[in-house]
Amino acid sequence: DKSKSGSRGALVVIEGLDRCGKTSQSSRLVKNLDELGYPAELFRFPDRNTVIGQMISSYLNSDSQLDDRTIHLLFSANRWEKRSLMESKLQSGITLIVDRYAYSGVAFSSAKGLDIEWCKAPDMGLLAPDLVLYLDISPEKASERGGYGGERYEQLEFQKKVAQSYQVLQDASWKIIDANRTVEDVEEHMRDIVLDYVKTCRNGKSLSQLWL
Ligand code: NYM
Repeated sequence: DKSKSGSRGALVVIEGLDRCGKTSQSSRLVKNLDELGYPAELFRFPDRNTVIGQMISSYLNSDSQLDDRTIHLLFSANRWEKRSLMESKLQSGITLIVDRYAYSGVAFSSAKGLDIEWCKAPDMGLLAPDLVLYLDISPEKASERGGYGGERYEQLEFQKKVAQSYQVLQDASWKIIDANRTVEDVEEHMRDIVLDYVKTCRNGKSLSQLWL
């Protein structure tokens, strides 16, 4: 029964380097789940629609300069401001597909040289994802995909460091997806994995907190 009452949605995070295909795969995933009768919604971080999100956006476009720690905390605050909304959606049975999350926060800031434990601290206590899908592509290959858009961080040498930082963050909730395949192959693979998790969460797996 797909409309099982009282059961929660799954929290699924999509991570990866810039240009790995995250954003289009996230929308396809939401559409696929909906079509199969599992309600799903897309979240995206940074969420540029809030006041904090606008500060982040202007930093990424280089319209403003911020100290590395300051921008790190703004990215984290941008997740905290969505926490209760995310929790209530999950509790109402909606699966959330989240395009970037705290792992991006730590991977990008620690690639600048900030201490990893310092980077993790502000995100501790956010909702822990049930599943993290890491779209794996080499930094070289990502940089060839239509080129980078000119935002801060979209440079090959920096992306190589981000890839290394991501490796350190992998835990039991991660699955590595080979993102070098066709869009359709990646889409199908992700859908099948996520369906399993959606079913597990409906059967009463409880939500937990990140990095605590
Ligand atoms: N980014 C994203 C961070 O540096 N820290 C974070 O916490 C998050 C969520 O923002 N290059 C970086 C990664 C991207 C950039 O993301 C914008 P997107 O997915 O291109 O909108």
